[in-house]
Amino acid sequence: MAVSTKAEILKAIRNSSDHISGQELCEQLGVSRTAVWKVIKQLQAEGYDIEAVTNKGYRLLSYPDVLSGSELMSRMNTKWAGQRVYFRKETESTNEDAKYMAEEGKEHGSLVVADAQTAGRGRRGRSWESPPGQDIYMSLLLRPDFSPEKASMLTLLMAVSVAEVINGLYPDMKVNIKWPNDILVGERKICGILTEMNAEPDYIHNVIIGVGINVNRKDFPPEIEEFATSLRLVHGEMIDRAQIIVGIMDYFEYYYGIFAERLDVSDFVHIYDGYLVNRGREVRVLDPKGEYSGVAEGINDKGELIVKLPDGSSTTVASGEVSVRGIYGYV
Ligand code: BT5
Repeated sequence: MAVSTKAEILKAIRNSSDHISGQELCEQLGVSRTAVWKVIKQLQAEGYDIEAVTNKGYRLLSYPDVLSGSELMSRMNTKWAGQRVYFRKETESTNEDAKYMAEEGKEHGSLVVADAQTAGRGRRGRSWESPPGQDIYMSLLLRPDFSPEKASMLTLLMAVSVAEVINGLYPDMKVNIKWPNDILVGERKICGILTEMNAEPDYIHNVIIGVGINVNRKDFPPEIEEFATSLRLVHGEMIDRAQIIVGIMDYFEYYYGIFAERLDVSDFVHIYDGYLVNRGREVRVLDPKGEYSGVAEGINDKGELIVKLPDGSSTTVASGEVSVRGIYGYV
């Protein structure tokens, strides 16, 4: 049974306010009654509480925090972002999977989601803690037709998308972005973004945006427990991961459409700066040519961080490491 048929059936029963008959499902989806029945059995085995009433049909009573390709695709509202979901129970790194998928020719907007990673990656060879059953690990494959120097702005679009979803669902949480790629709640990291590009000097083959979000985790290894948190730790209750993934795809697709017209982040500066924890605070820029400190003022239209130096002049940081005083142990 194709994943998409399962997703279609799930979508149909989810969206139906009353029972939906087997016959109706067959006609809508062009599959046999046996095929429908088999899918219903599978879904029930996965934990979906589906009522089956003779002469009336099926009705979805409740569903668990299921993370699967069918669950995600049945809930996606987008045109292209996340329209194809490739789900892995466990993988080394979803960014690595997306890279292979790019080589195989998978389309723009394909999304890999995993329940666990054994070799989750951060930037510059660092690692991302990725235990099973609780959190989100996903990578979005993009095939942009703009030039490579624009690609780093996609990290900012993703950061804003994640921040907007969390802020929309949990307005009481204080969501912050630490330029360029960390999302924090309060001053603790809840999400990291890793953007990787396969390009020639003037041509992008593909870009992969990896996102890791601590959703339902309750504890962390000692190296990060002081600096990390999860949505559940802040909110106090279990959170539906699929809802968050679907929300992020919605925002990202919308923002990407706006970005693609101008190829700068001028339309997002105010939203990004609104979340920017660096803003107005002392930062230390770890420039390979030498470290320096200043006060972060916000981002410019190219997504660079504007830093005011002690002598009153301003400079911009295009990429790299910027520590913010008071965060992650920088005192
Ligand atoms: C990042 O790197 O923050 C990017 C993380 C991207 C992870 C996603 S998961 C899906 C996709 N597939 C992958 O293989 N990766 C992406 P960076 O800014 O370098 O931060 C890494 C640092 O964050 C580590 O050195 C730890 O200190 C800390 N860290 C590791 N795991 C964490 C976690 N689960 N929560 C909070 N902090 C963590």
